[in-house]
Amino acid sequence: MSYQRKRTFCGICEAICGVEIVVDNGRVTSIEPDRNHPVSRGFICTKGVNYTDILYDPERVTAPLVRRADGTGFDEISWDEALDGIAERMKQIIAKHGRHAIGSYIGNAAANNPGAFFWAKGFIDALGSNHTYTAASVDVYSRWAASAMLYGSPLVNPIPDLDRTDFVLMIGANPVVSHGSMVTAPRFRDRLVAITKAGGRVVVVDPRRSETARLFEHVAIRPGGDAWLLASMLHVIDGEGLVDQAAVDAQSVGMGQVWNLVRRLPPEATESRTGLEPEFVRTLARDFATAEKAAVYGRCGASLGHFSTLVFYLHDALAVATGNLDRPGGCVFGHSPWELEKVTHLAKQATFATWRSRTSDLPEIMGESHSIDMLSEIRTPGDGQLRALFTVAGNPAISLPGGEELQTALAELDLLVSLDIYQTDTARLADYILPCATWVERDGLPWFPGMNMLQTHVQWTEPSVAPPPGCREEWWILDQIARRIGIYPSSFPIARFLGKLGLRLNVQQTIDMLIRTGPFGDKFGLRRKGLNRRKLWANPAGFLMEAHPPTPTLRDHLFNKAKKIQFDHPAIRPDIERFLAAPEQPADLPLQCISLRELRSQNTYLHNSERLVRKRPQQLRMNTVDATARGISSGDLVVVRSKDGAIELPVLVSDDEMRPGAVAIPHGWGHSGGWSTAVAAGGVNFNIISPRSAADADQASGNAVLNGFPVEVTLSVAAVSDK
Ligand SMILES: Nc1nc2c(c(=O)[nH]1)N[C@H]1C(S)=C(S)[C@@H](COP(=O)(O)OP(=O)(O)OC[C@H]3O[C@@H](n4cnc5c(=O)[nH]c(N)nc54)[C@H](O)[C@@H]3O)O[C@H]1N2
Ligand SMILES: Nc1nc2c(c(=O)[nH]1)N[C@H]1C(S)=C(S)[C@@H](COP(=O)(O)OP(=O)(O)OC[C@H]3O[C@@H](n4cnc5c(=O)[nH]c(N)nc54)[C@H](O)[C@@H]3O)O[C@H]1N2
Ligand code: SF4
Ligand SMILES: [Mo]
Repeated sequence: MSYQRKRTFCGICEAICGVEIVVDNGRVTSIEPDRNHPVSRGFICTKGVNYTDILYDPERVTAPLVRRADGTGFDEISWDEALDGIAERMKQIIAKHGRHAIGSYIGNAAANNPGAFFWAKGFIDALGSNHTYTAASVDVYSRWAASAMLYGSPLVNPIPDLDRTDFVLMIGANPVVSHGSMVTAPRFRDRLVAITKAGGRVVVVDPRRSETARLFEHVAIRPGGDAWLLASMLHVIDGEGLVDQAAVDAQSVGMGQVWNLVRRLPPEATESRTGLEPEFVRTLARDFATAEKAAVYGRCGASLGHFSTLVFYLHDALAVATGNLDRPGGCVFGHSPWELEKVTHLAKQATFATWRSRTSDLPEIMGESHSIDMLSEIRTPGDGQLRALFTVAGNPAISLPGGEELQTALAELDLLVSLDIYQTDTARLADYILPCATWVERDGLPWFPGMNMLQTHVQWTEPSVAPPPGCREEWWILDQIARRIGIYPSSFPIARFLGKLGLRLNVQQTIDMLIRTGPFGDKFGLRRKGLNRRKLWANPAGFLMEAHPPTPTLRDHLFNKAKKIQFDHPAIRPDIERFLAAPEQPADLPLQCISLRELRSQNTYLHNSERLVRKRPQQLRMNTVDATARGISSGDLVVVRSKDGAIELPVLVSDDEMRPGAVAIPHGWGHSGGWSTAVAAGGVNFNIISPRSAADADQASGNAVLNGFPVEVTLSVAAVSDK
């Protein structure tokens, strides 16, 4: 073996940067940028570089673990013992409560791991259970609900054409830290800088002067003010005759519903919600509408706030009304090499509101339930009560609203199985922990980011090294359990039928089929130059198929009967009513709390790397005006109280980070479990205070509201006695 450099892509986030894995005698010695990667061209971030800490972390779980009967910890067992034991417990649960008592929670780390996502969802679908929960419901359900209404499929997602635009209106995104989400554009920051260098504009709408806002034009909106801002911008565009009527007529139906709404909302009427001067909003609207090519891009600040489905509805209305949808430099559509939009549509998986939650009445999306319902689904007796849960590449114990109550409920399940790489906050509550291979140790396909690529690039690589002997891939684990209980884990009835006849496709055969039948595939030999696994694995830096997303392609992304973007979908109407009647901030909780992501972590994990976690405690961010009014100074310990709970953490006060009235907290902290560096890093679980009732969610989609909820901040008793 000895020294090798293996080209692949980093599987941590949606940027999927090209990397070279340096391997010496079967062991990874470093992870380096792939300077010749056609898209990322030598960029990687600190998380990719330091991922070797995770690979060889002595605390990584590398053998199946079972909880001791006395609850004092875990014992190592063999794979057969673990799989047989789990199957036996499942059979008992099925006999007592039925198949629909079993669920899975699929986390963010499955986004580049088709075997984890599709086998975990397929497993639950094959059982006929509704209990698939994913991180999407605390992330992009609002985008998905808006897309289901507008385009007829939740997965349709207009992306900003960053490399050809003159103007980006960024609503609640911080790509300088996050490296971009729901658009795959490695070197995001460089792409934005190039826009301004060419004389264009990047306008960042954010209550926090984020790392991205600091580099470009910053609009310090009130948290949750985005639907009001977009409505008022459309009001101005309509009132000043700036609408591209030809584009509206060609692309959409029912735009009258948008005009009816926005005509009631001039910037003067929305100032109390946005915190922005009416004249400023008027100018912004004019500038956007008259820019040669303008793109709007909403991300977590938009998708995790109040009325977030409506935000995306108006987001797309702004693009259409200004003639900026589906044209170069505007909002365009990625060209997925595996056509998940089409595949899920044909398989009738691209659903919205075909059924509603048992406990809350929230609408299903893509056949999935709502994470905000997980607690009530565990606690509410009756048919369909959740009794067994598989967590796959996710850490719901701290990434979901619910705090300690959710953790207690997870521990009360008849069976909790965690497929993870660590004994996390969730895994520590589990009956079994099943250790998995990482992206370095399995073949990689960026199935989710592949839908939203700014540059169409196809990369599928073989594993760079073998996993530790005790670790397995998720699809294999789930298939093994499925065999033991007599099901075939697939969401597709035809695959389940073939599975019964003994034809079980593994993950590689499934991916190969999707690629070969896709737009760039070899069509099983019919197209000689087309792609297949052999070609892709032989060319590990992949193939750049299109430097820019093709346009116009809107018709390929319309799955509704109207074959146009449908702005008068009935499902949005009740939301518009609720929006117009939205209550103002409660007086006893006068501040608004938002979430913050940090450069050196990925949600709740990567905190066990000393190099990534050191010297950066979790701190509340607060404006000097709010702090002074409360007698608070930097470094003080403060209590942040919401209607759902209270947490204590130190505060960082400054003039120029938060807008007055808004406070921010980094999410993903407050660890417990078997990752001692993460635990020692301290911090608190943000989601103790985030709204946990389904009634608090965005009602059109069920997306949790993790940005802009009301709080009050006071000095903690400990800090008061010090003063
Ligand atoms: N307050 C607040 N809460 C939030 C958010 C917020 O902004 N504010 N953001 C929300 C968003 S956008 C998201 S996406 C969710 C994320 O929520 P989760 O997906 O639940 O959280 P992650 O920390 O991404 O969990 C990834 C887990 O996968 C494990 N893991 C890593 N690699 C692998 C692998 O290869 N295989 C397996 N099996 N496991 C692996 C990690 O150890 C970790 O436990 O959090 C949400 N929660
Ligand atoms: N380094 C790092 N990268 C990550 C992650 C990570 O944890 N760390 N997580 C990954 C995940 S799961 C995701 S989903 C993506 C998210 O990618 P992004 O959405 O780009 O990242 P966020 O930091 O959540 O950015 C949201 C921004 O919205 C602002 N905001 C909050 N509330 C509001 C509001 O009401 N209105 C407006 N207009 N803005 C608001 C916040 O201040 C923040 O700057 O990042 C991914 N990449
Ligand atoms: S930006 Fe994302 S994909 Fe790129 S190296 Fe960092 S974590 Fe990996
Ligand atoms: Mo996310």
